[in-house]
Amino acid sequence: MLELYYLKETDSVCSNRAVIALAEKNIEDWTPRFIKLLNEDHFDSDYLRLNPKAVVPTLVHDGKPVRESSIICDYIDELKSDPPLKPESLIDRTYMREWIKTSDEVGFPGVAALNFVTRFRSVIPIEKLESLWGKQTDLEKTLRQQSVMRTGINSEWVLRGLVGWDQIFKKMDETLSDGRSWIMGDQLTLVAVCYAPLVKVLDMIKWLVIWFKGRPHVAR
Ligand SMILES: N[C@@H](CCC(=O)N[C@@H](CS)C(=O)NCC(=O)O)C(=O)O
Repeated sequence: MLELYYLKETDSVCSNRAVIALAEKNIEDWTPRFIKLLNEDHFDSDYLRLNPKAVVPTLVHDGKPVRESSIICDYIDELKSDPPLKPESLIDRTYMREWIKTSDEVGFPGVAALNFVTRFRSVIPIEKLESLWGKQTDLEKTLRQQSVMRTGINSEWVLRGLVGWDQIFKKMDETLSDGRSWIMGDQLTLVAVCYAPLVKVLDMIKWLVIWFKGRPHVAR
């Protein structure tokens, strides 16, 4: 039995990665378990047993939790062989993992900071955030949210996001300049699965176009 604890919101990057992976693998037999961050469902003791970091998503397969969205996508890919979401050659699989590592280490915190400064900062009451900060177990996330909340556009996390995404789109443009359809060639892989929800949020908050100038391949 497959259960996915996830957020339904359109800008839920990590949850959408898992949902896209399930869709690409044509896996329909899974049970949705919705989490609401503002209800603090992710701090519920039952959920903390599955995901001690109190973050979403978590995939539960026959009672065993799988955590971290990019690892969840990899796991989903391994559940069945067709269609494969990883390239065949070892070296290409390694390059794929390099892209995904960057998406986790640079892409995700960058999008989180830019989304926070553009939207959340003005709509989430400070009391709600303070309650969340008191319970979060990921210090880096708490420090990032506090910095963006307190210093807005001047937060170093916003700068990290802007520069980080500039470097990502530069490398994407160079990679796509040979006319290939996807980052890893003709095949849709876990790179697309992991990046698509991030790029979607950059589009939703209207930042995306700034990185397209002079980058025709990535714009395509
Ligand atoms: N590295 C984790 C990050 C997960 C994460 O931070 N998820 C967000 C939602 S996109 C979350 O659960 N936030 C809870 C909070 O901010 O307290 C992953 O990729 O699964």
